[in-house]
Amino acid sequence: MQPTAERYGSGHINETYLLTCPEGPRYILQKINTSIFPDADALMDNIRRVTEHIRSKHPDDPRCTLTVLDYSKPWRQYVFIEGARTYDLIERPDQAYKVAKAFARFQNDLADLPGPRLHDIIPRFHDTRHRLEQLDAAAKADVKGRLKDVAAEMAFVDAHRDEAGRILDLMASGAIPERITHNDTKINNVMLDDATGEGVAVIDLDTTMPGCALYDFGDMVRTSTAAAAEDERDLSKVFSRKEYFEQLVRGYLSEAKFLNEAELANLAFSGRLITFTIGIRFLADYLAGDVYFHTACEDHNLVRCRTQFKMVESMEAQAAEYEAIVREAARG
Ligand code: GN1
Ligand code: MG
Repeated sequence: MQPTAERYGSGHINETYLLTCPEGPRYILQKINTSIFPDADALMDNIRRVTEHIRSKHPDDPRCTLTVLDYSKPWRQYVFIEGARTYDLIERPDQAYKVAKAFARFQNDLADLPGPRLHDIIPRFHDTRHRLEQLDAAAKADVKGRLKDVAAEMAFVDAHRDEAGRILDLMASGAIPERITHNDTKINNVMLDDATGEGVAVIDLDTTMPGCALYDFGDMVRTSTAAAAEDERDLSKVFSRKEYFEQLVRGYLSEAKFLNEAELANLAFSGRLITFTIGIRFLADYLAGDVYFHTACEDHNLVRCRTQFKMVESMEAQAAEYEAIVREAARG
């Protein structure tokens, strides 16, 4: 029998295949999207250093991180992690606890990665001011004539522009430190054990680079507290779930002991900020003609943008409660 390859997962960037060999182990075969990651060698260099370091911390746990088997630009092959799976949406608050704990462990494991500094794979990746500039440029060019359809979304952006620099300014002043972060901590980038539900490994390490711990936490809030899929059309189903947020905070703080005062004070805000920022990116891509994210239908990026902005509204409506949850959990 021949090995078989089938399209796998729901990532928006790379092409991913599950490779099954008869009676043999399974592999993940992935074609790196080199228009988004032009320096695939630097990306793989980061991934090798990161995975080897994590492995050295958990020598008895073969599933603790990805294993790079082969790399020949733009293709790479990983060992498939068996007995665990990813979720696009979680169904119970305790899963949020486990997800956050796994991402916090990832950050902890990498806190003492020896130098040199990791490559900046996508510069200014979570820089909201930069994302606003890209949105404004896409709106100005309006290559597909779509700007007329997004007046409400552009108004939402305008009403939130003054929040864009809050974390950037705290980083520039040194109040919030640079750390090694994952930068794409969406729920489907962590594998949970089929039997125990515990976090097994953090995957999709393409954007692991120097960053801000808050952006990682924020993207967990965006995806792990969401009651509906990122591309749900019925916005009445889209909101942020407080019980999930609470477990997310508790799971994260159970491991992320390194956070300073400024980081703790902005934990709840980071969820709104990253969700806003990802919404801006979907909107900019919609206006630019869907050149970045994989899309399955004409208005896919616009639908995604709308869910993000609805999530921001939902988090804003619960801001006082979310702040109180963080304060309570941080007290221990
Ligand atoms: C992309 O690759 P994937 O689907 O895990 C994107 C993230 C976005 C996310 C939105 C390199 O992640 O930044 O938050 O889509 N990755 C890159 O779902 O841009
Ligand atoms: Mg992914």
